[in-house]
Amino acid sequence: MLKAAEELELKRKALQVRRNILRLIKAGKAGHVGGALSMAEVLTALYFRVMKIDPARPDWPERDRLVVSAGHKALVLYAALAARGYFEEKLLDTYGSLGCRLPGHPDMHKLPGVEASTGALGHGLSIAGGMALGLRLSGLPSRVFVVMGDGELAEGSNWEAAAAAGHHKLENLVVIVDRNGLQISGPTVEVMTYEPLEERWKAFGWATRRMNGHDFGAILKTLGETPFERGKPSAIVADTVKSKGLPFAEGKVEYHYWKPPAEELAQAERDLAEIERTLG
Ligand SMILES: Cc1ncc(C[n+]2csc(CCOP(=O)(O)OP(=O)(O)O)c2C)c(N)n1
Ligand SMILES: [Mg+2]
Repeated sequence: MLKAAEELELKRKALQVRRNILRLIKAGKAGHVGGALSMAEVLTALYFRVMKIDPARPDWPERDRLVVSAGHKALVLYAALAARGYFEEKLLDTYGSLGCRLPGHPDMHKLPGVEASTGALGHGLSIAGGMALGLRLSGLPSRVFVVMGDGELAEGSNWEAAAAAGHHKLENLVVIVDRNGLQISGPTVEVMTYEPLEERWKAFGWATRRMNGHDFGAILKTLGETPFERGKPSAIVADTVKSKGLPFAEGKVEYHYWKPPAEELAQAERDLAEIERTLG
């Protein structure tokens, strides 16, 4: 059981991550907000509790790795890395400027803590599978976490990577699918369904669980139980709400990418202030 004080601390961190996402959008005047906000709790849990990392040594060989395969979720990655101290938060204000270190999709050569350059959907799992296999061959205890979008699963390359990870029994590999039910142009079940998600992963040799992706108790319990089965990679389907935290945008496909008019930006700031008020 997660203690109340620890849960409150994590909720405050997730709020800081959401504030950083908004800060990035203010700087860049636009961004992929929906799928960033739906992963705020998961990345907070990974960076502040689950992953074995040292922000002062981003290339420490024994670190755990996070590959954000759905690279358009860059905002939540930058927001969490800044909150965790990989770089100064004021760097967030450069988002969207020419030649900046925080491009629209993450570039591993530009920013400490970014483990893989992603953005073209469907490549992160192959990269992460290779990392996991390499770590095992090197005798390192590190683990590789991958965040994927549910719409991203329509890319066929994912399933080749999933089969390979099952075949190689990559127990040190953990996928988290952000099942927010939406992709760029509509509900995932209408655009290209891969439901039932858990059954698909199981068929490729993975052990699976489902969790509420906004509930720290559920997230820490589920991640704490990985690997779910000896000799299998783990896949977690995280039930989430796209644009979580901004009620006017929650669950709406229109907010996959957001170029906020001034009044919506002001509303978003009020919404986050309201979350802060409820946290006390
Ligand atoms: C190979 C490829 N095809 C298309 C796109 C355009 N694209 C960007 S985001 C997106 C939808 C992704 O949906 P999902 O994975 O569910 O992301 P989320 O809902 O978490 O934002 C698409 C099709 C892309 N980035 N890469
Ligand atoms: Mg989605």
